Amino acid sequence: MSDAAQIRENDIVVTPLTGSIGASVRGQDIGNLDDESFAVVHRAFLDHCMLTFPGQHVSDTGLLAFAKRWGEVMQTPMLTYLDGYPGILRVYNRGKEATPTEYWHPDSAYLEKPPAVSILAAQELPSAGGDTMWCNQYLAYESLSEGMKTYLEGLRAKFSGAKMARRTGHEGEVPFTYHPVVRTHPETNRKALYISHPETVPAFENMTEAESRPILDYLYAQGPQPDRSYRHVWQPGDVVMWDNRCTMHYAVHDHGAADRVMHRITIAGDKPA
Ligand SMILES: O=C(O)CCC(=O)C(=O)O
Ligand SMILES: [Fe+2]
Repeated sequence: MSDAAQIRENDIVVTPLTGSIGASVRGQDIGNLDDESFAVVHRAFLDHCMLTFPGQHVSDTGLLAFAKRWGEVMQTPMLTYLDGYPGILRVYNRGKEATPTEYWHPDSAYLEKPPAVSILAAQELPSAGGDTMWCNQYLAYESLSEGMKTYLEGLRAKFSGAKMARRTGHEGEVPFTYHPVVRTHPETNRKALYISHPETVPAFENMTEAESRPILDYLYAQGPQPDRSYRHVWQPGDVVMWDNRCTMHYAVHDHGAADRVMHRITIAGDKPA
């Protein structure tokens, strides 16, 4: 990321949220962006890895229209979507024990082609808590020594859908695939660490878990550092989007049984390379 200056263009104001990740975007209704405005938002997205759009109160139709600007709206196997709005997933409070998202992860990394982008629109929020955090996986990669970067070159790891299979009652058919742990972002050409929870990324390819864990654990811990992350305190009407190719995120479950509902869309991505 370059320096943390505010940008004003086409009535759009892009304000960095930290010195390492995230920017807020104000000034336009995201359901109706013209091409020039979209170009400004797109550039900000690549520069900051995640964007917040405060106070949008966007309809599901507007959310889908916005999502389609970024690519193909995905439907992931094992998930069910809102009636009449294919691609919109209702994310709700399942309770702390059952939440599938309270750990650092990029979305659906066990797929051959995981989603490039995810978008969340707040529907119902608890009176306090239920924040979401994001971290910058370019910076995680760049923090490594030259020796470690060389070691990781061309190395792949197993990515398993065990968590998703369990939550959706598909334990007998856990999907998995192999991805490089260092991936090059197809739009920025920057390298980022691609990793997730130990259950999702249990081992390097052709290595045992015992051999892999110390290094995978080390790599997993590099993104979620205070100076590489942002914590979003949701407000009504917020829309947030993030780039799964260069971030991980973590949904904090500190709101007990209080309702928290988000509408979520994922945009198709390439095979990580
Ligand atoms: O509920 C959230 O804040 C994020 C949940 C999550 O991980 C996701 O929607 O991919
Ligand atoms: Fe997620």
